[in-house]
Amino acid sequence: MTPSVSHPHVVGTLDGVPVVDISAVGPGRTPLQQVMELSRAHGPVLVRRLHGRDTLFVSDLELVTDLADETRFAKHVGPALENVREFAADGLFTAYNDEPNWAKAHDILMPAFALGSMRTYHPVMLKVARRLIDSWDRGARDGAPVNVPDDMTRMTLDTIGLAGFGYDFGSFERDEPHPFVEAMVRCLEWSMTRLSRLPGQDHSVADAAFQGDSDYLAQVVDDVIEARVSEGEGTAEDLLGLMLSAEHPVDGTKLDTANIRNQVITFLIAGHETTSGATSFALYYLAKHPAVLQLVQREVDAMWGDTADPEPTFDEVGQLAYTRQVLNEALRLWPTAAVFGRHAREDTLLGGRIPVRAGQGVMVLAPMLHRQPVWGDNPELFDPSRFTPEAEATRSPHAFKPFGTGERACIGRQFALHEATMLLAMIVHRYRLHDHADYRLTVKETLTLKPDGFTLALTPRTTAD
Ligand code: MNH
Repeated sequence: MTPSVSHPHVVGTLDGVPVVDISAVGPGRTPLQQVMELSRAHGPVLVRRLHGRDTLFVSDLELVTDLADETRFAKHVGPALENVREFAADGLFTAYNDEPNWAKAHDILMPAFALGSMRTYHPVMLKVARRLIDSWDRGARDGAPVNVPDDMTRMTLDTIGLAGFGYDFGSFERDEPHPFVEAMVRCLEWSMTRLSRLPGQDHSVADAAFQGDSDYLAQVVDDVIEARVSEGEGTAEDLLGLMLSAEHPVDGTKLDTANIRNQVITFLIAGHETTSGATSFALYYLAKHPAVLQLVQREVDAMWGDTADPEPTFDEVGQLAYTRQVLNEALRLWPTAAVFGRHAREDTLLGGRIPVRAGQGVMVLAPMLHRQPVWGDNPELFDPSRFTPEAEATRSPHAFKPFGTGERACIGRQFALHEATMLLAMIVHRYRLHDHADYRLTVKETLTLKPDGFTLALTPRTTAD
């Protein structure tokens, strides 16, 4: 029998690594889930071949540990990030390692993301969390289900807009997502689907639409900056205030205007897409795991009792250890920025066996790293007890990489964790979650991940239940 070639199939091996050709089907609209399937079928290291272009994907713990060695490997700006560079240029996320503006912006902005700085953002995060609660209270009264990822996106966008830049997107006053979000999602989608283009096709319509969206993002950002400058720049101590006024700790220079625009676009995107997805997945798992939900309720009830409108303090959020474990476990199964790239600084042997040339990219497939044997024999099971301090102390730090690795790891990690933990705790304290539609998880990919069309019905928790 002739093997069918209309599906991904192994065409051989390279240095002992299976090569899977996906040209017949292309990467489609869910390329991440496709490569997860390839990894389940062919193992934790594989080459994906698309029209002759090879990409090495790795999820094996030993190899990822090797890739985390900063003396031999560094961040790789791969094809997807090259596309994002079309609208975020040398912003922190998409800058090349040796681009001077990376180190400069990193040094200037780092203090704004130290754990202590989260105290400054806490009141704004709380204010926006209240917007979501108000909106969900209305839903609970009318018995109308809420669209979880849409509302999480409203909340995280308003939070980064206000906390970072003093700009109010007012997302809860809109029925549709803010046009900035729609344009941004289309830009991310363009970055993703552009990867599956074939030579000789005409994409001028899509490219013109992208250009329009990208120009619109820049326009919004210029308005944000202008609003601040007209108030007298450098007055506020938020991110934008720092960008406009702070001098580099060593050479005393400031960020230039073009770079500030790229940073603001970067932070508006990086600062909300992924956190919104993470909180949505966490709520999805809570709705499906009543025993876990009950443990979170126990934690928040111990803190706030039956206070109708608790006023979470900064320190209290830090004490919500189990809620944080739930979030970590959601990020294990669905790390919302699922792939990050590394490249070799010099020609080397990855794991002592796979030749990698200097500058060659290797993609770390975090969702499959997070399902490796180090996670036990039932890695698909949602189980927050995997993140007790005891369990974490005995596991390699390289087994869990939702925020990337090394000096290019996520700068906003504490920001995201504080915002998401507080919101989850407030929601669980206030509502019963009803999986009214018996939701089946489908994961939507727009470079980042979200549970597609996930809705919940809510009722107030009156008694301790
Ligand atoms: Mn974030 C880098 C994941 C929230 C701002 N972020 C990264 C990387 C990952 C990542 C992975 C590394 C990418 C790479 O190596 O190519 N980030 C997340 C996740 C969440 C998140 C899963 C939420 C959950 N990130 C945030 C928030 C902000 C932010 C919130 C801002 C307020 N992230 C960044 C920036 C970078 C980054 C900026 C680039 C840092 C650098 O390269 O210097």
